[in-house]
Parts: sequence; C-alpha cells; structure tokens
Amino acid sequence: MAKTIIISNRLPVQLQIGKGTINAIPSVGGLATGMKSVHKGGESLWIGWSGLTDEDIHISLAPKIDEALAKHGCTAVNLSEQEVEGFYYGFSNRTIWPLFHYFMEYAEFELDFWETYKSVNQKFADAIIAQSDDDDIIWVHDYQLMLVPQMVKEKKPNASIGFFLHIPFPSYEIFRTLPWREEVLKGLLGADLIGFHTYDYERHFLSSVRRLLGLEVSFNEIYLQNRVIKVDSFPMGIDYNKFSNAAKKKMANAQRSDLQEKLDSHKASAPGTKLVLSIDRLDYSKGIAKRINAFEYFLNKYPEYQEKIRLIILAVPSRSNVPQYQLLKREIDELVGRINGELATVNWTPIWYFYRSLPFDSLIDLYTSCDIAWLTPLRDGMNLVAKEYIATRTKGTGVLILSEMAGSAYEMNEALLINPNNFEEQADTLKQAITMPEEEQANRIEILQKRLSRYNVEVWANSFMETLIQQKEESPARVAK
Ligand code: GDG
Repeated sequence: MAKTIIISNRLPVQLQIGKGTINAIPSVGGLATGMKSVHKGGESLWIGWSGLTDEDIHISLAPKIDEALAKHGCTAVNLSEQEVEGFYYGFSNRTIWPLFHYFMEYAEFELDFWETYKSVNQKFADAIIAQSDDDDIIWVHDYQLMLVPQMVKEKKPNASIGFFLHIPFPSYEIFRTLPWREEVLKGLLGADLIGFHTYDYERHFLSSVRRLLGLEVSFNEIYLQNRVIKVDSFPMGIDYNKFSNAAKKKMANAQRSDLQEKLDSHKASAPGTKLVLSIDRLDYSKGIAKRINAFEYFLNKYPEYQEKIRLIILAVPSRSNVPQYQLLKREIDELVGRINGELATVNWTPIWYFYRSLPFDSLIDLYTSCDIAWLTPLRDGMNLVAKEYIATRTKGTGVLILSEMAGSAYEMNEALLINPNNFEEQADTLKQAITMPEEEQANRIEILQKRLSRYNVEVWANSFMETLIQQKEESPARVAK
C-alpha cells in the first residue's frame, strides 16, 4: 500500500536529552498540528532535521535518538554545524527569505550558501529516496527545500510529489534577480502539485515559469515533457477548535492568571481604556518597528487617548544570529525605550514589550484580554496570528486591524485592512477600532469565525492531499491524449 511521506526542514518533535534518556516531545506549532490528519501513526513517515547538529550529538546516542524519533513516525536528516550555517541561516534565511518578502536590499547572493543549499537539499532527497516506494505520496514543505521535488522525481518518477510554499512567491521582477532562478524553478517543477497560500503567489510563480523557462502554461497547469504539473492556492487555516475551546475554558474559569489580573487592572484604571495586541516573531517582514512608529504617530495625532490605550508587543526571538535580526532587535529596543521615556506618566506606560516566547496558556490570556489585535506585516505568506485572535473572541467582541500585505487579508475582508506604510490611515483606523460599536464588532467577528471554523487546518491539509492524489490519477491520461 502506498504510504505518505512528509518532509520539512524541522521535524514536528523536539528532542530532549537527559542523563541516559532521550525523549521526543511533539511540537505545538501550526504545521505539526495541521498535519495531524495526514501524519497518522504507522501509515506515514515524517522526514526532517531534529534541530541538533552532528557536533551536538555524541555518536553513541544516535541509535537511541533514531528510536525515540521512530516512535513518532519520524526519521532525522543529520546536519553538521557548517551545513546548518550555509543552508538554513545562509541561503534559506539570508537569500530566499528576504528576496521572497521583497527586502531585496537584504538578500545576499553568496555562492557558498547556494552550494550548501544544494547539497543539503540532496541529503533530504536521498533520505526520501531511501525510505520511499515507487508509488508513495510525498509532501515537501517550504522554501528551505525547493530543490527536493526534482531530486526525488529523477529517481522516483512514479511517486506523487506535492510541494507547499508557506511564504509569498514574489513577482517576476523580484524573483528574476536571483542568480540561481532557473535551478530553483526546475527544482520545484519536480512536483506534480505546487501549492501557495494565495492566488497572487500562484500567478507570480506561473509568470516566472513562463518567462524564465519558456514553458507552456495553461490556466493553472504547466506542461513539461510528458508531465502536467498543477499549481493551485490552498490558504492555510488554523486548529480553530483548539483556540476557541481554550478561550471558552478561560472564560469559564473564575480563577484569573497573574497576566490576566495585570491586564484587567490596566483596563480598570480609566473608563474606556483599550489594550492593543501585537504578536510576531521578531522579523523585519512583520513590520514591528513601523507599527511602533505608527503608534507614536497615533498618540500625537489623537492625544486624548494618551493614558487610555496600551500597546502590548510580544516579539518572539527568531534567527538571532543573522545580522539583520540583531539590528532590528536593537532598533525595536531603542524605539520602545524612547517612546516610553518621552510619553509615560506615573500611571501609564504606553508600550509593554516582551521579547520572549510565552506558553500557549499566556498566549490565550493575551488574545482574550486585548480589545484590538494590530498586525501590520510588510509581507507575510499568510499570518496565522490574525486567525487565532478571531478564534479566541468567543464573546463576539474585539477588532482586528490587519495589513493588506498578509496572505490572510484575502480571506478576512471583515477585518479593518490597512496599508502598513500609511501612518495617517493606521492612526485613523486605530481610532475607528477603539470607537467601533459592539454590535458592529460582533457582526464582523461572527462572519470571520464562521469562515475560519469551516476552513480549518485539517480541511487545508486534506484538500491539498486530495488534489495531489487526483492529479496523479488524471495526469498520465491527459498527457497521452
Ligand atoms: C510562516 C509564514 C505563515 C507566536 N508567538 C508565540 C506563539 N506563536 C505562534 C502563533 C502562530 C505562530 O507562532 C506564528 O505563525 P505566523 O503564521 O503568524 O507566522 P510565521 O512564524 O512567520 O510562519 C507565515 C506560516 O508560516 C504558516 O504557513 O502563515 O506567513 O511566515 O501559530 O500562535 N506560540 C506560543 N508562544 C508564543 O510566544 N506558544
């Protein structure tokens, strides 16, 4: 029987190495949760990097690690420090990430990074080839592994290969600046189905394929030798019930957490006081520094809201050994310090800033206690935080201000959509959010909740898998016609 193989840069488990014990703890991230329906015990295999380098693992531990991972249906691709440096921090995060998020000036075109990216992609492909049978279904995830589909297709021509990109695919004008653009496209075209979050990313990809490779493209299909490759959009959803149920449980619990008490006490300090939430990985694509500047602009334009509003920023540490991320961290530290220093009063600090990752429970406290979520990425493949905030608003109140540049904006028209570069518009929208009548909030939230609960992450994963299986069944017949 054909099995399913999932491949992503990181495995959906974290290794915990104690004295003589090794445990693999399931991760709680979006992808790990989303793939639950696809990655079922015994019927599927997940291949990826464990997060530990060869230098971290004593050779004697390797068999125990393999055993611990196997219990979760996982197999590790082992990487050295040098490989992680060139493949992950290098080509993935200093070349592709900035370029695909339209930060061309940050993209580094280093031959060494590219060479390591190729050899590490080959390592992943070899692991798949070694573990797969001819007619298996293989789902490759994200920008770290764009060459893998072609590498696998060469050796396993009958396998069904799907690829999903979690970040934007940029316009042709941006993509064509990449020195290895043809190789990347050809790598992706090893897949039978290529999925994106939005229709726009899909169009950008097809345009690059047509213009750079001169291939025949019809609507959303690419004709390559004797193959038909399907390209489609699959907007990723969230585990709606998990967030909604966690919020309901909070509401039913009379005992308040310390964080909730603190947030409540701020709201009680003056009538009409509002809490505004911003949550992102600390990444330049998320527009955190601009958001803080826009908040200062708002406080100056509408001074009547000073002492009546607080911006809560949760910035989760990310890629902190990449120079651009270190610079951004410094910029945000300074901005928050300056604005708080200039505007704070004895009773009020305008910005609360947490640079850390919080446990899930605290995340729910923030979502449920904050009146407004303000998410202003400059570019974002999807942005799941926007969807999670809506799912937790079980009382039907709350306002979401969301950047038009996030993939999720396409599905969330009832949010207040803004251009993150327009401070005037953002200040006015923040005021609109603060003064929005509860009835209007409820109307908007209800429509969003219905949509998000229907198109949840399980529906996303299943619809990708069904399309991939269907593509395999139909493709050879159509090529023969
Ligand atoms: C990439 C793309 C695309 C955040 N802080 C904490 C925490 N989180 C969780 C959130 C959410 C996830 O992290 C962040 O997901 P996003 O989608 O917002 O952003 P990226 O990490 O950039 O993800 C993005 C996504 O892939 C999926 O395709 O949407 O565009 O860039 O789930 O809840 N979780 C906990 N503590 C925190 O402090 N526990």
